[in-house]
Amino acid sequence: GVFYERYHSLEDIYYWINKTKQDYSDMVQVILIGSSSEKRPLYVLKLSGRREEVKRAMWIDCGIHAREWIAPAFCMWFVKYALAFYNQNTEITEILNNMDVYILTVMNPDGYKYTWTTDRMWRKNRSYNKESNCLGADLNRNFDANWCTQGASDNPCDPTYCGPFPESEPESQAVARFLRSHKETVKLYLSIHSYSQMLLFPYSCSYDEVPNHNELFEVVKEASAKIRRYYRNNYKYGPGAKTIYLAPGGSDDWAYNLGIKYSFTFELQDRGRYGFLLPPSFIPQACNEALLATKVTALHVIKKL
Ligand code: 0X9
Ligand code: ZN
Repeated sequence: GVFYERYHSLEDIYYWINKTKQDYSDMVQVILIGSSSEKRPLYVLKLSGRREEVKRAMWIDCGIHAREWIAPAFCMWFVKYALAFYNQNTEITEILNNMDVYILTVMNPDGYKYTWTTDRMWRKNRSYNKESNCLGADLNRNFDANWCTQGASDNPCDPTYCGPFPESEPESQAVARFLRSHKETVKLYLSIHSYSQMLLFPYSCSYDEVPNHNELFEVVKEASAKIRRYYRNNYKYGPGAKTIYLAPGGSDDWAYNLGIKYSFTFELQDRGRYGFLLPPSFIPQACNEALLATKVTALHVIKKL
């Protein structure tokens, strides 16, 4: 429907979360995992196919970075698709029959709100910093993975400010706590960003190769090939540090080190023509490309475990 082909205000997204829970009460639960620095709730949608508790789960977060509007749009697109096509599409049915899916639609609600009201190009959250008038930390530099080394900034006025210490920010702390307490079940971690069209896996916080590098490389290679074949679009793929840049303190590297050995960051459309200002008419294709990559990674994990 046209609803999913638009960007939505934060208020609309909170309303949508509640409506989705009501309309699909048999498949959807809402879990409050914490609150933002401006005290907005962080809600995770839990999608389940089968009624019995399944032993495995995957996690998707969207909107760590405020200005990357296509990311929350993808989380909404994925939820809609999963609920509408469960028991219709074989792949999503297979995924939901084998894994619960946890979805954090807007990890940085304060920043997202700020991009709608005041500064469309804001990236960080909106927390206060001691001894500086500049607000916000980069939530994707705030995790405990070679925290605040080369590729992050210790200056609160910079867009890649790492925060005063790892997990200093309530948003990153809420995600880290949730994943720590669910690490036995969560087998796949996905973080959705834009832009640049890349399918990344650890590490980004160093040039070291992860032990299952070859396997992760093959998975994103397959996803990229499928996107090219189905949608005629090119996605680069590889470990973050070599493919995009060295950037420590990211959620994907942290999740990997926690033990989630399938951990990815997807950078969605485009490659720079519109950048963060991707027009709404691009939402369907951008989301379908990311959906395809999500299916490839999830089906791989199900096959392997
Ligand atoms: O720099 C980032 O955080 C991501 N790129 S973005 O343009 N969306 O800001 C890339 C994240 C890759 N993963 C890690 N750096 N851990
Ligand atoms: Zn980002």
